[in-house]
Amino acid sequence: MSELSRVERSVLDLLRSAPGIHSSAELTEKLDVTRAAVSKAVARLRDRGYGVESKASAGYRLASLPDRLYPELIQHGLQTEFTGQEIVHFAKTDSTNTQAASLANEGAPEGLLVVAETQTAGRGRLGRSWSSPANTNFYGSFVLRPSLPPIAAAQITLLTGLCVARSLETVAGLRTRIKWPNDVLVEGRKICGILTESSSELDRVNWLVIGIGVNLNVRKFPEELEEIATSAAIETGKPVDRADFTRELCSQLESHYLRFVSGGFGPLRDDWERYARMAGEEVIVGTGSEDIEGRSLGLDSDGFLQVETPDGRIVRIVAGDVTLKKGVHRK
Ligand code: BT5
Repeated sequence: MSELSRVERSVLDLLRSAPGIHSSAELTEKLDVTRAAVSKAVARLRDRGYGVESKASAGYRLASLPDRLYPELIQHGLQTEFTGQEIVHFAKTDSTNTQAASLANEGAPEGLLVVAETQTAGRGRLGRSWSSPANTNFYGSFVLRPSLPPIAAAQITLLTGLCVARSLETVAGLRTRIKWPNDVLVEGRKICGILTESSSELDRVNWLVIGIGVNLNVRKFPEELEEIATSAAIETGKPVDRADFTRELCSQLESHYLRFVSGGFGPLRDDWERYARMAGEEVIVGTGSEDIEGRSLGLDSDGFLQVETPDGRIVRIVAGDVTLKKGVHRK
């Protein structure tokens, strides 16, 4: 479904601006359009799932909002400079990362957000897939264009985990734990995964696509995920307003990203460690080429994981899969 036109959006804004009935006369006057244009806009809003009641000759009242990731819902009260200022919404797509990457290649601006209600080919790392049931979670990808070397991609993945943890805390009152480098967990179960993809020159990033999947309101997982995944609604017993969550994520991402661009990862490291509580844990880190075992010393100021091996070496790792030796990742 295409985006709302300017008139449709203005009608919605007016109906949202105050509860109660808004007369046709008020709407036509304030928006300087005809009655027919107002009633056409109302019909379109209803098609989109807005509960607009009409009271005989009295006018219109907005009774309910749809549970969708529509741009106009996310942008209502959004106070960012660039993240989420442009949003592309899909009812269904293959993968928001794939869509965002092709828009980035065509010159999409920094901060563009691609969201979908469901993905038919949601992707994890290394060819793994991301379960993406419809109309219940957050699936989105931000385009960023930092004028920084390619290592920034790994660091921005780390700060994105922090932003998701903070957003879940603010909007759902949920305490989570970050698992280096790209997961957010509750009591060892995965609630969010992050997939960063990029196009870079040797010394500089062209664009980054930060893909984020967060289980918000799903209550039941496919069998293979039942033991390892969770959602905000399962943990708190309450559904999360998905548009509110997305708005919070936009503003968290913008402020952390700006801090990172001006000061590097160092100033974010303590915040990140607070949510990861990883220092001192015995870990095994699979890097693809080898498994490194040892004691985690936490992150260095560049965001590399430092592991002290039994023979006393300190290894710096930029990306990999961490397993805690205790076999769990619980609070
Ligand atoms: C990730 O990969 O965790 C990155 C996931 C990124 C998904 C977002 S959704 C929006 C954007 N568009 C995309 O196409 N992708 C991004 P990885 O660390 O490889 O973990 C993948 C593994 O997590 C799978 O093999 C499953 O075991 C598990 N998994 C799959 N779906 C899950 C879900 N909904 N919740 C929790 N765990 C899941």
